[in-house]
Amino acid sequence: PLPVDPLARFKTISQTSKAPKVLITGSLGQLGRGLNSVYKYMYGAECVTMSDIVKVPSDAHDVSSANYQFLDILNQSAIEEAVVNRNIDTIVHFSALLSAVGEQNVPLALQVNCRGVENVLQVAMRHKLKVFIPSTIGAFGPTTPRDDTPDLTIQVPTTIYGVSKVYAERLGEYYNHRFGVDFRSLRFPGIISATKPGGGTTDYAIQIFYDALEKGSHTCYLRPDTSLPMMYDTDCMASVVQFLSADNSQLKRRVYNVTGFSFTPEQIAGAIRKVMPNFQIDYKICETRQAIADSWPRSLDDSGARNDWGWNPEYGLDETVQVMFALLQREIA
Ligand code: AKB
Repeated sequence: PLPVDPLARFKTISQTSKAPKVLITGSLGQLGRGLNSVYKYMYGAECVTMSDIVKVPSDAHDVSSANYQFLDILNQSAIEEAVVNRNIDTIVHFSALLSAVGEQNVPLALQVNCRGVENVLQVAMRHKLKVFIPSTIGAFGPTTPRDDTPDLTIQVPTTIYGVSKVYAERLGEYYNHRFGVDFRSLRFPGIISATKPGGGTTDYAIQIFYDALEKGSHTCYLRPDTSLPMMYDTDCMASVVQFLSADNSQLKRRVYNVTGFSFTPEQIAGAIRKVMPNFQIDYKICETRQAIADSWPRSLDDSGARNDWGWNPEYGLDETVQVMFALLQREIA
């Protein structure tokens, strides 16, 4: 049995809010399929269109050809065509290059993370859409206070990912202020999900579970004492749907921090040992990712989200470990 009823919150939200017509970009990445399933559960399959620039994997039984389409977010008229043809009222813009991979290809990161956001906001303005663009702890930098980092603070990131996410936050706020676009953004910590991550600095916190099950050990690229804020997948999905269904009058800002809990590699290894006593961890530090992690907050203050629109995460570290093992055991079996 799972430690938390994963569906209760979604049922409550769907009973009190109208079904949106959502377009998810980058939907075959880490978060899109989860959000598709949540929206399908809440309002039925017709409420979501998933899009990406890759073919649907043959084992993705949750994605049907009726609700998936090819969409290049660098092509503004293609986004517009999807919005008009599918009668979309909300875009969830997940397409992005994450922190580690962004450093390997800065021109592509600028294209995807900046030009993509510009295109989405233009279309949102023309068609009066609600638009959600995730931000990240990566939008902070080494001069930001690192503990209990608040919503409003210094934002001078040192990665192209962070710079592009600050740009997305500022540009979205500008479109809101100047053109009335209903732009909303949450600064996510590392998200722990039972899906393979793609090029982030917090990815070890997912890989560690695959390695635990497949090899009984994990070699970590961050130092044992590197604390980072994290959140379990279902809490992440809940933050998106809850924030998007909040009435505008509840929002005091367009961009909020959300978080679950913070831990170090040493601490997550300890939590894994509670269910797998022989689990081993060792360390082979990746300088690039360690430097990125050292420039990010160790913990986030998400009291603004809690107070303004009722954000309330349900998973701590132990629940996350339990649910990750339950899901991956099924996947690997
Ligand atoms: C990354 O590590 O790049 C992402 C993030 C924290 O935004 N998971």
